[in-house]
Amino acid sequence: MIKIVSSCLILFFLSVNLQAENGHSLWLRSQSSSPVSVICSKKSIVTEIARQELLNGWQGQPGASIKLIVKQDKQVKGDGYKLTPEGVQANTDLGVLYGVYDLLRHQQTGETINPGIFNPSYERRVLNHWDNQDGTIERGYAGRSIFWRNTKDSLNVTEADKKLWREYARANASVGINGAVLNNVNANADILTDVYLKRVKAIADEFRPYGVKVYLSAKFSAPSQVGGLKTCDPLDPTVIKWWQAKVKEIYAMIPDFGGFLVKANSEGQPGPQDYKRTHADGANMMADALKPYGGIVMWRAFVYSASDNDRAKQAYEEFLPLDGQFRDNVIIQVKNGPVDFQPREPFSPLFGAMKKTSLMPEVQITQEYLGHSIHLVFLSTMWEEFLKSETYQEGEGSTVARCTDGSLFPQKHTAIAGVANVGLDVNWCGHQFAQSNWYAFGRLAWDNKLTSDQIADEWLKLTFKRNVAETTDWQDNFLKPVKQMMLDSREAAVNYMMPLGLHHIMSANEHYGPGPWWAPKRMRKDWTPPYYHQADTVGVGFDRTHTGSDAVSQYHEPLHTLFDNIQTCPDEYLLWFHHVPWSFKMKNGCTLWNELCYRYNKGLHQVRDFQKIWDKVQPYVDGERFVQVQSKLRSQSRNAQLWKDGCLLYFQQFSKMPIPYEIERPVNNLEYLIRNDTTRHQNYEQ
Ligand code: BDP
Repeated sequence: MIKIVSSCLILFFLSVNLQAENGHSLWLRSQSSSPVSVICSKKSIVTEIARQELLNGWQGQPGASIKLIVKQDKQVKGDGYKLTPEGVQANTDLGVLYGVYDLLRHQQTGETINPGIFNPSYERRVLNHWDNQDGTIERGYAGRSIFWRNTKDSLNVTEADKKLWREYARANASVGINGAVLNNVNANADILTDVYLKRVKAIADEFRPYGVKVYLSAKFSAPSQVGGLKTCDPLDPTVIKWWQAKVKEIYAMIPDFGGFLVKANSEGQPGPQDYKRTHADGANMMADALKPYGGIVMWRAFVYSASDNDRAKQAYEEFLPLDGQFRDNVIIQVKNGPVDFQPREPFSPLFGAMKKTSLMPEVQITQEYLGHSIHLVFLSTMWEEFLKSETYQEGEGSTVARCTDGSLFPQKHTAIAGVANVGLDVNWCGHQFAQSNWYAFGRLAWDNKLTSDQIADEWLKLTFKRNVAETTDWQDNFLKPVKQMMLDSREAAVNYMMPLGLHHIMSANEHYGPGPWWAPKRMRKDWTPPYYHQADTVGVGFDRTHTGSDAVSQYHEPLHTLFDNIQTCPDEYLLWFHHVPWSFKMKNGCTLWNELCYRYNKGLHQVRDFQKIWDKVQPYVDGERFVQVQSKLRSQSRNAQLWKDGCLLYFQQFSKMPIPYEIERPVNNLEYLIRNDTTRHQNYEQ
């Protein structure tokens, strides 16, 4: 009897444990808390959430008394807060909530709480969901949309929907994210019709207590598509009126609506240029409609046409002449690199170029080009590298971070966007470790000076630490090795996918496996890898020097000269800026060909080492999450092998040099890789 009862108990605890450890709780898993008394200077829905979070999560001195005070203080800015020995003080209710999350984070990670003021780097810290209204997600790898379902009649809001939206909003608030664009940048105009707006309102209602504003991607052709107008010319009075009325209708439903995100005249999307107007004409018209309500327009600079002009130069060429022409509630949203979210790109030269226009960085949290939700890649190091990149706009110290957060130029609004990796998967992001990228985006949006080391440290403690008592042993045997794995993971991906400045050499439109050979006859050249790697018998790489496309000239000195000169160009950007002979001598004395081989080989071995690291930490991880990550690492390892074999065997056809004998031989045949690739994507061949 006792045996039965005890095994039932064990089963019960196991199932509770399993349920709790499927990853759904993200970095917000509650540990047993101590009693605390909380005094609020102001009662509101938001401060009540703050109070509850403290009551549920307090790890400090048992019986402590904490004050939450809403009071004006000039040194506290926007959503910022002040941590004092007594508690949290802020200018707004939301500031108090952010302060509480910070306090709890310190307690749970065991960091000491230093009293001080904590102001956000950016006013708007926004997730962009590329969710379609049919429930699918463009470049989403974690299941279907948490916002949209496939048929209009299934759009009625359920209690389960609301619960999920609240959980999502809470997760965002806990890291300081305060906005979400609910639909794909490749927008469907229907989002602006009543049936969808009702659901947007329902979502906004759940988000509001957590300070998350909703935004929508607006299609420039909406006045015709859903408004029945004959034109969408931004200077046409009927079009102006249509947008004004639409905006009014939205604000009547959602008084704190954030504004619009617009992808115009980009990859086939409609825009003002269809009417011979400029991006500024289009953006300003929408901005004027939003202005009375405090809304903003986030206008994307992701533009390039199928011309012979180097794609990497085009956004700069199109937008720089418009500097100073945008309204102050327009922010130009610029991807971190000049091409498209590659594993590594130099920063987009638009940062550091525009002086009279607010720019907001756009990074991609979803791993479109970085192994989807299969590869373990901690993106924080990539974003840190980008934010800390020196633009020299106003001399030394003009980092991308400072060019965009208002510290170099006065800006009415500041913002940063991350393309979300969230879906209906129980663990939200598909890969347990992909959650760390959501977390990292929020933390960097709040404080663009944070280090990836600190972010990884926090995230691991919050996500995997089972109890406060786990200390030295856990730190040495779990935290240290796993953190190192995270910190190395992006460079590993660069190594096994696109080292030394190679870019855009993945196969087909799914952007997962290797495809340097991929060039269907009818495909736009600038969508095929050979356009980017330019491999021939002489060498490899895209010549962007003064004798090539001259993209280097878009960078300030001394970067311009540094990048232009093959001897001084940093290795990591070498093939981005130069067409380099196979036998070129690298800084370390190797030939380019050998170095390329070593990098691919290194990347593959880094992943194999990640597998070893992970297997070794099994005693510290609950079963379900351990097995999932282990299995994903196996897939990643296989994929890294394909990348290494595919790229080296393909490029070897041009270099005609042997793969250095001390590294592993390929285990896949090039013909096999190409054949499989082509049959998979035969649609493009027809
Ligand atoms: C590319 C994606 C494409 C997006 C586009 C964008 O492949 O799906 O629509 O960016 O950002 O990275 O607009």
